Amino acid sequence: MSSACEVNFDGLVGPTHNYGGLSAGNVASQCNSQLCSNPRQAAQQGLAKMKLLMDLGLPQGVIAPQERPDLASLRRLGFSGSDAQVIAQAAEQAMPLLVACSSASSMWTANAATVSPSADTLDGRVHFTAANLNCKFHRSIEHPTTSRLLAAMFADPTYFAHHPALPAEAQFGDEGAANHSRFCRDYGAPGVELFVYGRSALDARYSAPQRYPARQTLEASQAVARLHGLSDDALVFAQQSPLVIDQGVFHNDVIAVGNGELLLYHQDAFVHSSKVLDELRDKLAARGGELQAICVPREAISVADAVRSYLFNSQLLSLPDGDGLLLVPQECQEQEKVWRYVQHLADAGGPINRVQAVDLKQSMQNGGGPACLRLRVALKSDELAAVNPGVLLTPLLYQQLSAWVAKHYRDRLCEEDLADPQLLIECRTALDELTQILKLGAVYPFQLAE
Ligand code: SUG
Repeated sequence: MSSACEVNFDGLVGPTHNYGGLSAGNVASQCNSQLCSNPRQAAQQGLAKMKLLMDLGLPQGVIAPQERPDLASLRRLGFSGSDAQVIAQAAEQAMPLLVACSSASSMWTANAATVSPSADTLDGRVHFTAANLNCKFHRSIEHPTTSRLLAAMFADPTYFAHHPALPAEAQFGDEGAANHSRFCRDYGAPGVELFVYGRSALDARYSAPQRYPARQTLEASQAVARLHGLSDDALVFAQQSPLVIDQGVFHNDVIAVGNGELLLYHQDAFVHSSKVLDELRDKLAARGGELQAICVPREAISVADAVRSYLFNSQLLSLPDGDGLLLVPQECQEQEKVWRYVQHLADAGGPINRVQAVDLKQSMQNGGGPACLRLRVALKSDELAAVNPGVLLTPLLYQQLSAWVAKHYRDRLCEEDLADPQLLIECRTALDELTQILKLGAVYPFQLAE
């Protein structure tokens, strides 16, 4: 019996969820730019996924959204006056900046931070490094609030260590857990952490994509591993293929997913696949685990199919009854070839024996599938007991959050609506109430300022 578990902390979609076309290199974000969104439905779809995991008997947590539009960022960019005047000036003079400062992108909590469980770290604490996300302006403004939220959720320094985001330089581009997977025999056992990077900032011998940005650098991954006190025998660094980045694979979790001893990856995911696999296998074996690697060949699923269906952005879940569930986005079901492949996978007698599809269309249209919406934290029982209980999903909390969304969220948001100063008031009113529901204390700029 394991005394440790993995908790998925999902980002609750914020009231300003919209399609701003903000992420070059993220095909869905680019294609759906200017569509009108439905924030209420987006939040409901996210909550339904959280409930599904809870109902499957898995511990589930919630990460609160952020204040948007981000007035502090708009003021830093020179807009001034009352809050309403700041928004009006930005709308008139620089709409793209208002759109960026209004993004609800913190919902994709796989990018919130990198997390190393206590079994892997030198000081035996769970380590968190907030991601600087400095490849995209709209995401680079997330980490100060993310850090305050994580500190309010994982407050006890006996168990939890928090590191601020890496320096805000392209050299240290860090996208958090979306480029990080942990392999282990069980969640409480020492594991091997795989850090995937897109380029090296300092070493010109590494290849790099030509068309789209490589958001994660080797130097950032190495810094996070040092901060977390991970030893060399618990670490593998792997370069993501620049060719797949240029086809829209902007994070490793769009082309590979791991859990426990299992890695499901695309044939074209890494630059040196066999070397990566060998190192992972050997290091995991030294820690008592046996790597099970499933390679999806390009003949079965092309990179374009992977990007379109988001197959690899599924959640791989170990259910309490021992089943291995692949929780895929509904878009996989809609593509015959992909759906046939996952059915075959589940029937093959391997570690994945169940497949279920979830509707996350609102998030998917911005390039955020099931795995993007969650930050995994493996916790031993005493660590779980130290987590702020207000953020752990229960049937009651699910009901409260559903009612909160129904009360505060609009069901339609188009670009021109972002200029409405009332939206900020709605967002602040909602978040003020949410901090009480989730027992977070003052975590938002508007609360801290008062
Ligand atoms: O950073 N989309 C996010 C999607 C993040 C997905 N996360 C993981 N793969 N883990 C991004 O590109 C689009 C927002 C817009 O265009 O309005 C956006 O930010």
